Amino acid sequence: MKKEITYALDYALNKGFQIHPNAFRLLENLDVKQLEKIIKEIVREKKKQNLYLINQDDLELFLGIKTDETLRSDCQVEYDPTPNITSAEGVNGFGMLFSSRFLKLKQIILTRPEAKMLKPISSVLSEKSKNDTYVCGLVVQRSSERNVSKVTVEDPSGSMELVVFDKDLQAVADSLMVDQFVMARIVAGKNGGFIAKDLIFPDIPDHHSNRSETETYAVFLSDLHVGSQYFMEAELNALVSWLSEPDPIARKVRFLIIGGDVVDGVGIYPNQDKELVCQTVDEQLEKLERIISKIPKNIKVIISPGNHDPGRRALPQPALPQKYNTNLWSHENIILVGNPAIISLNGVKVLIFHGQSIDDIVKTTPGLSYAKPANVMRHLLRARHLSPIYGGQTPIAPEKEDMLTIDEVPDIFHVGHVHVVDLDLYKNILLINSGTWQKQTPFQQSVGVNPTPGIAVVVNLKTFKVYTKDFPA
Ligand code: D5M
Ligand code: FE
Ligand code: ZN
Repeated sequence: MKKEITYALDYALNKGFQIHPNAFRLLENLDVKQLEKIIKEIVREKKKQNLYLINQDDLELFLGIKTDETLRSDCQVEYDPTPNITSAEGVNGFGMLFSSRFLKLKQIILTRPEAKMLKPISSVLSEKSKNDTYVCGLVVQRSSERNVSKVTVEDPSGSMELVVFDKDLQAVADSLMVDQFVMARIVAGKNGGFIAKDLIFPDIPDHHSNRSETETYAVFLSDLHVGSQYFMEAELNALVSWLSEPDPIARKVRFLIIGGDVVDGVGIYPNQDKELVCQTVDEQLEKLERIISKIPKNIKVIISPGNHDPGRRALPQPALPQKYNTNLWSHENIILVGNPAIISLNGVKVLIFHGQSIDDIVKTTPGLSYAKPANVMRHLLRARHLSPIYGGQTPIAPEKEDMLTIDEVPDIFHVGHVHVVDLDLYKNILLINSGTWQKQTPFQQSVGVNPTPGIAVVVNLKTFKVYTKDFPA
């Protein structure tokens, strides 16, 4: 008997386990690499279940010969903007968009006790009461000079300038994003102005995250940029092959989520054609489809678009249009959703957003950088909005309803765009920025974006334990 098998048997027997003769026969006939690791894994799992017999089924399961049918893999699309996208044109459209934003976020802030004292800005301006009052609105502008910060907020009744003297509160005021929603506690100043005493965000309330009943795993990816000469085809193929390997974690993956920039697109930036290996979107999507179709069919693949993908550039974006690649739509295990979208994986709510707004936020908010996108994600959650800044680099469509507010509290917030893997936890929400499968481009080098390519983020949906799996070049 081989040394590794003797070791594995001794290990299990010493832990009080019996080994069924069929399992024994299977071991003898197999050339099993990493047998020690596998036996330890089986012993650990079975001990948890208080079962002390290792049978053929257990071995087959852990060796990846057999799939675990008890693992749940229930995927529901809870929110997809695609059918609601209308693109109402013109100024009136934006008026409706902002009024929708104000109303939706006010609804959220109304759950806070202070909100009972909220007054319309116009009545506060006329009353000039000496007492503390609360107002809320969207930030129109902010400035900071010498020792004073100023914030102008607007509600449907009017707008007012708030002056901030307190040092700590100034830091909060200076980090406000233009067009974000905020509530303020204010008092009338002696010279007729108003002083902000507190700035309150809609934010995330105490939150207990939903968990999967079974130890099902999900893989989070974004920014593949298929079609670009910098796309890391070999590394992505290695990830796809891993999904079929007898690795104990790979065997439990049932979901794979791609958060946008699945292809590099055409005409996205000047002279892009010189950096493309596939010159049409059809070709790019075909290549994407060839790779994705090698993913085992028991894994559901959810695809949401980004700024490089076809459809429309402005947020919210519809799902990849069927006209470019009908085949992508015909796979039973592929689900196409818009950007943003909410899906439920075994009850775990995942908010998917490509992350276009990060560009504008990093440029205008002190202390934030491309190297730490999870910090930007915290700002978005506090503002309960995915793309607050209007009129910057991120195009936002004049929809009647603001579909970029974060109405429901997610369990996982998945963002991409920045090409840097970053993980964090905010109020029990798992924050994932899922990096990229594209090498650093000359443009990214010129603007100082240092990507972390070829890393897959893998999450146990029961424990929320996160693994990063590196597929180096
Ligand atoms: O974006 C890839 C990365 O490049 C992401 O971190 C944003 C950054 N980026 C994109 N456009 C610009 C501009 N104009 N200035 C600075 N940084 C930028 P991707 O969406 O994959 O092209
Ligand atoms: Fe990208
Ligand atoms: Zn992007």
